[in-house]
Amino acid sequence: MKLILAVVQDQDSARLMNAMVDHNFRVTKLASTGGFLKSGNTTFMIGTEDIRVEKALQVIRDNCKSREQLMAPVSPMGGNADSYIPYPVEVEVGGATVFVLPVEQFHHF
Ligand code: 2BA
Ligand code: 2BA
Repeated sequence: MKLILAVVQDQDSARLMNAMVDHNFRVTKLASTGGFLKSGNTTFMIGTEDIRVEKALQVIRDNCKSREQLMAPVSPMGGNADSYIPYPVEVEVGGATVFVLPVEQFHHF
C-alpha cells in the first residue's frame, strides 16, 4: 500500500475530489498553506494499493493545471525603504506537488 500526498491549488480541488471518487479512490482532503506564497492550497491524502498508484497519478495530472499567481510584495522590516520595489512578482504555481510514501501499516478501527 502507498500513501499519496498531493498539494494542489484550491481552484482544482473540487474537480480533483470528484474525479478521484469517480475512479473509486478513497480520499481525505485537508486545507493547507504554502510556505512561499503564504496562501491557501489543498492537500489530498490518498491511501491506495501499489498497483493503483499510476492511475491515481494520472487522475491528478488530468485534473490539476499550473497557473501564474501574483506574489504580494513584502515590505522591508526596518530596512531601507528607498531600495524597496513595491510591485507584485509573478510566480508559476504547479498543477500538483505529489509525494508517494510507503505505508507500513494500515488500520481501520
Ligand atoms: P469519506 O470518504 O467521507 O467516507 C465515509 C465512509 O463512506 C467511509 O468510512 C466508508 O464507510 C464509506 N465509503 C467511502 N468511500 C466508499 C466507496 N468508494 N464505496 C463504498 N463506501 C465508501 P471509512 O472507511 O471509515 O472512512 C472514513 C474517512 O476516512 C473517509 O471519509 C476518508 O476521509 C478517510 N479515509 C478512509 N480510507 C482512506 C484512504 N484509503 N485514503 C485516504 N483517506 C481515507
Ligand atoms: P508555496 O510554498 O506557496 O509555493 C508556491 C510557488 O512558489 C511554487 O509552486 C514555486 O513555483 C514558487 N516557490 C516556492 N518556493 C520558492 C522559492 N524558495 N524560490 C522561488 N520560488 C519558489 P510549486 O513548486 O508548484 O508548489 C506549490 C505548493 O506545493 C507550495 O506552495 C507548497 O505548499 C507545496 N510544495 C511544493 N514543494 C514542496 C515540498 N518539497 N515539500 C512540501 N510542500 C511543497
